[in-house]
Amino acid sequence: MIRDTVLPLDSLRLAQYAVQAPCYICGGGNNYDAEMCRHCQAPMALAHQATTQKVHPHMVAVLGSAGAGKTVYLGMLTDMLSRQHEGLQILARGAFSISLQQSTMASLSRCEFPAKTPNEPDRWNWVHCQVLAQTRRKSLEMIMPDFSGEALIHEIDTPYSYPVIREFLNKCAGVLILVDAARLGDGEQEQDFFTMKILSYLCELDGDKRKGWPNKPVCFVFTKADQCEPCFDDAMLFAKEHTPGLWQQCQERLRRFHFFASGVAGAVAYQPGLGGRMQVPLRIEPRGIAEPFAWLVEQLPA
Ligand SMILES: Nc1nc2c(ncn2[C@@H]2O[C@H](COP(=O)(O)OP(=O)(O)OP(=O)(O)O)[C@@H](O)[C@H]2O)c(=O)[nH]1
Ligand SMILES: [Mg+2]
Ligand SMILES: [Zn+2]
Repeated sequence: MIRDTVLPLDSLRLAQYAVQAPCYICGGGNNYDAEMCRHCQAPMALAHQATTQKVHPHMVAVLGSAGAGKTVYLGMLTDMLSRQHEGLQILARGAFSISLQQSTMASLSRCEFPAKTPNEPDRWNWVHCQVLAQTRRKSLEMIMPDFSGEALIHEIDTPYSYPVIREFLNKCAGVLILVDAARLGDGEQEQDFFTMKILSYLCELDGDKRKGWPNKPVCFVFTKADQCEPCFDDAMLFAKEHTPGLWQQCQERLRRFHFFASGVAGAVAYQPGLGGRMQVPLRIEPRGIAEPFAWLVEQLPA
């Protein structure tokens, strides 16, 4: 004999799908249990995490050509600042925010550089963190993704090919633009052209003199400066001499910008790899990592 019991109808579960959860980056509707946004492929964890906070996070992008050093810089920055007890500090929000730091430091501790960031947005690492700084009365919430340089080049050359990049940059409060100093020191002009393209793209997105990119903080970081010492001596002078096109654009278009130099490796060696010669870090000697970020944090609106 079967006793009277209350059995939930399975069809009721479908009701949960009737309410759409908005993506934090593009605002598009998604199922409540979606892992990635089906419109822009940003992680839905950002939306779930952000709804638990009272304040809106600042979006900050780290841009640069493929191989400019974005993953190494961002991984080292989050690792250094998450270990600080005073001054500028970072506290990760959500387990997914620790993946970039974890994978970068695991590679460096094996005396390897991290692998190239894949082009598929669903494989990018995102960092959502709380930033504490002595220069600010209140802490900041911040979201920083680690984009792939190739995807960025593609979006700039063919707008709307990577909606997640476009949507994110539309909402950004400031950017760190990484420029490969080692290549500039070798006389390559590609980095100058590419950085000018990024600036043009940003100013086309929002060229408003008060609210747009001309008035948002733009921080240029010369990476791999361990291989180009003059860059550490005077980054502004290095920019004037080695990236004249970019320097001119900054003077004409931006109100708040600064140049910095940074380096993660103390010395590097070369070894044969799958794609030809591969660089390996012989020792890790981070220099100028926190300074650009500290400047940017100071410049962000309250
Ligand atoms: N000497 C030196 N080399 C570096 C440093 N940072 C990065 N590199 C070299 O630059 C390469 C690319 O660094 P990544 O951080 O992967 O570059 P990325 O900008 O993330 O590149 P994508 O993922 O392709 O967009 C590394 O494999 C290293 O060979 C540094 O601080 N010093
Ligand atoms: Mg990368
Ligand atoms: Zn989205």
